[in-house]
Amino acid sequence: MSSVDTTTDAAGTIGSDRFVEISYDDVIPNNVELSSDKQLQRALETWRPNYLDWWNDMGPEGYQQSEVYLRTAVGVDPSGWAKFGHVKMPAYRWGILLAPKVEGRTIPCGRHKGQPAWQDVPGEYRSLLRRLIVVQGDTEPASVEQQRYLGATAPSLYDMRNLFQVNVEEGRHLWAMVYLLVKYFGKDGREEAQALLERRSGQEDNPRILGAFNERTPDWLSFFMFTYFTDRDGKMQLAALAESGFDPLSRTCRFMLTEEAHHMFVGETGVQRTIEATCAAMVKAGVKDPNDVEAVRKLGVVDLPLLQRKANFHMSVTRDLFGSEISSNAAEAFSSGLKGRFNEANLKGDDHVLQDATYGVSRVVGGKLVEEQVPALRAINSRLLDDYIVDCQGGVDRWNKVIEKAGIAFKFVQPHKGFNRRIGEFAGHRISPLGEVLTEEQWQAESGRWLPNDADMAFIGSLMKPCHERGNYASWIAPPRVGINNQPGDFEYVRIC
Ligand code: BYC
Repeated sequence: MSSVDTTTDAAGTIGSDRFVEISYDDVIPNNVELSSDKQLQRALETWRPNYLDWWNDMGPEGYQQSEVYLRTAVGVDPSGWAKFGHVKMPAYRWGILLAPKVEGRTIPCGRHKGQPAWQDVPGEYRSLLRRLIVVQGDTEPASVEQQRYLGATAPSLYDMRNLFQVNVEEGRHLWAMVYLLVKYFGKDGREEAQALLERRSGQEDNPRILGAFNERTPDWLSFFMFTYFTDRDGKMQLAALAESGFDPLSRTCRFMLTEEAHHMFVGETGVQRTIEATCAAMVKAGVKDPNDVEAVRKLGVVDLPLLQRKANFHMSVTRDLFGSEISSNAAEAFSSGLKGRFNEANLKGDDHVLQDATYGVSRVVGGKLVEEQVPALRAINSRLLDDYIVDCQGGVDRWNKVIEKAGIAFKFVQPHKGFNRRIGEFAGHRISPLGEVLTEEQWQAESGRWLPNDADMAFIGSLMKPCHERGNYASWIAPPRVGINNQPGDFEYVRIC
């Protein structure tokens, strides 16, 4: 197994970056000719030590000196873009990698459709483009901050390693956005890059930009739900930005999507393994009723109705990340060619300009849910949200198969789009998971059945005991079917020290 040796060498320089000359091509894997771009190099020289300070302060708590079996992106070749090896996280080689340039690429949508993709920032859209990059960039360190205490309660070394893998890659995604800011946006780009290290998830006076990134990730179920549902928003947004007419953003996002797939895998399989443990324990103990919560919890596993409530919370909070269903910001991002729809270049059946098109958006009118046709341009966020909900269903179906196979009468469902929303058309309304418009009193009386309540959180908290011996797993989660990079079951994914 090849290990990422240069990272270990680089480790020694971290504390003294400000004083030594760094060979950036060694420390930072890149395909952007970093060493020949002096301006970019200078900007990164200023930013990198601040990033490392942020990582050391706000990154995974307690395991910075442990050696973690990480994959490091070292290139963009689909057949071998990553190397695996034990690395101390602060020595991870956060690289800058763009998908290869597609010669002759054109702007796929909006008023500039068909013109050559921009290689530089289009002056008239500078501030909108910067805002999109900043919002995307802000989510990356936010998620690391949200997850920073989870190592202590990891249900296995395998899971702990996956957490840290996700964390370092979110760090790399921050590098990806910072690269764009410092290379293309001059002084204000550098200021934005610094501000990305200063906002803090959940902090009252300087919070992260988007709501879901200020929520807590207090336990491993939250982590798995987050990586399934919220990282999937990342997938959708990155896919929409990969359609950007600003080619460096498109290429950056295309490569980020390669890593994002693993994050959603961690989420999907994490929830699935939790379900497997529950079903196996229920079958073994002869508990047939999934709603016999007391009996199920006694077995040291998570009852399925509680998993549904957790999923409801994460789905609804993540849906808010799509912004208002009807948005003039989104219309402008699309028309200017800065952000496409999901799969824009391959969408058949419309002109990709959408000047006269309409799209059906669910709204609450006069206390009733209705679908209204609105100008498609203004409904870009709504459409991406609809595509996202379809994309979520695959994993939910696979979870249901596990339950069905065990012969247990329970099925996970996605709640109605309007359930528990704070942003957009449904903000200020109370909608049940089945899509009924409720009064405030009805909501207050029922919502404890639909969202995790205090007793649920206390129960989950009671399960969060570390299981840090090689090859062992906490009671509430089944082992994975295959190890990372095909490693054996008792592999030491994290050498704790
Ligand atoms: N919370 O017209 P509106 C990921 C703001 S996740 C708080 O409704 P717009 C990841 C909005 O910023 C993907 N504020 O929406 C996952 C705007 O403020 P300004 C992240 C919100 O602009 C896991 C105002 O409300 N990437 O990568 O059409 C781990 C009115 O906005 C919220 C992106 O989001 C909210 N939920 O669309 C790690 C892509 N929603 O500008 C990473 C880039 C809206 O008036 N961002 N606001 O001050 C965008 O495309 C758009 O900014 C949004 C909002 C889709 C987020």
